[in-house]
Amino acid sequence: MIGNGFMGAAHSQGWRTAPRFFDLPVDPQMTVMVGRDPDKNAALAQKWGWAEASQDFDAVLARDDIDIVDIVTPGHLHCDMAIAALEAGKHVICEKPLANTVDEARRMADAAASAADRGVLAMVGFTYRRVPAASFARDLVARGAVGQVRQVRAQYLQDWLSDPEAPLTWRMDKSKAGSGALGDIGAHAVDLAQFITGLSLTEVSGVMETFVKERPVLAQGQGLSGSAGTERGPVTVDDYAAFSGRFDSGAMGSFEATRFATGRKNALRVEVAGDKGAVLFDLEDMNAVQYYDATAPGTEQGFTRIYVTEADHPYMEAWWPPGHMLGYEHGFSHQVKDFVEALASGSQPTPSFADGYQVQRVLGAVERSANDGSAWTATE
Ligand code: SOE
Repeated sequence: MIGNGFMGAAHSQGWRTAPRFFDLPVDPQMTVMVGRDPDKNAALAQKWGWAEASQDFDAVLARDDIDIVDIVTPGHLHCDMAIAALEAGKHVICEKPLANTVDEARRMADAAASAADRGVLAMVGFTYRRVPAASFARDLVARGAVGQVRQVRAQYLQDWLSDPEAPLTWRMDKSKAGSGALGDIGAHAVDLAQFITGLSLTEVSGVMETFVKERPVLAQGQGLSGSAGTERGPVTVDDYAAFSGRFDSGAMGSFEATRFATGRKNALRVEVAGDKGAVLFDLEDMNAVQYYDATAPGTEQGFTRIYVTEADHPYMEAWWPPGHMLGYEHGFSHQVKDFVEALASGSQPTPSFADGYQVQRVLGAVERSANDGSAWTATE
């Protein structure tokens, strides 16, 4: 694994836990964690369960005992690292968004396609697909429970930047993060909406805004939980992104991504409305799905809250007795399970780099549309 921030902790948890709950076809070993700062990296590697710590990514890629590379660095490093790892014959899992630009994502998808011909496989970490309730929402739509999908409302709302004095981190630096709310969390909304509906966005019309143009620079701690010093720096990304989208089926979507939604902590919501019903997934209520059956007698219609905690629900069999809920971290264990199973059977894990490239094209089209004054813009 390369990178040791928030996602490093989350992915390590996945690697540690998945083999202990799921019967995996192979037993992944947490061999080495790569990071820049030697002391910090060594301490975190030990804390999170990695056998070794290293500062030398190239040396790690040259090792025969490394089969998989997990990339959890900021976005500007994804492209070169993923391509180098694939060329070294390592399977790759890379955090979302796949890249910072459409061009980088295309190069990564191309590299993954040629690696796949050699049996080397790559996946992008849109982890929320693996929340059981999100997977179950997808199953409901796929079995026709909402009928023909007409509308999708997707939002990812957080509020950790609504304080203008919250520290400036790499997530607000375009050269490192690529974009702001759009790529950081809008990417999840796009991926999850497409995953749940099985549809692809073909055209978008967007707006973007930066509310706070300058912030005190992070002085202590890390990312979301660090504290600011006195030095100030510019915010070079969007604080807010919203867009209308047209899907390949003709269904329409409205999307919103913001880290300024006061009171909303982690509200990734996807509501799908069809001609026979509707379904809602909300990450702030992540053990449930709300389902509306428009074919039920009128006197009995209403959203039903289905608790997604039974053994027959996706991923649940491996965990606790019926009725017991899961949390944020379980998605990362499910991601490891699915990835390792795909590698062991030689099949393409999903979402693939091609899927990540498609999401990147949607994000790129939103940016182009917002810059050009909200014209409808194709995602190709
Ligand atoms: C911060 O907005 C963040 O950590 C995102 O970067 C993650 O992708 C999301 O899962 C939670 O919020």
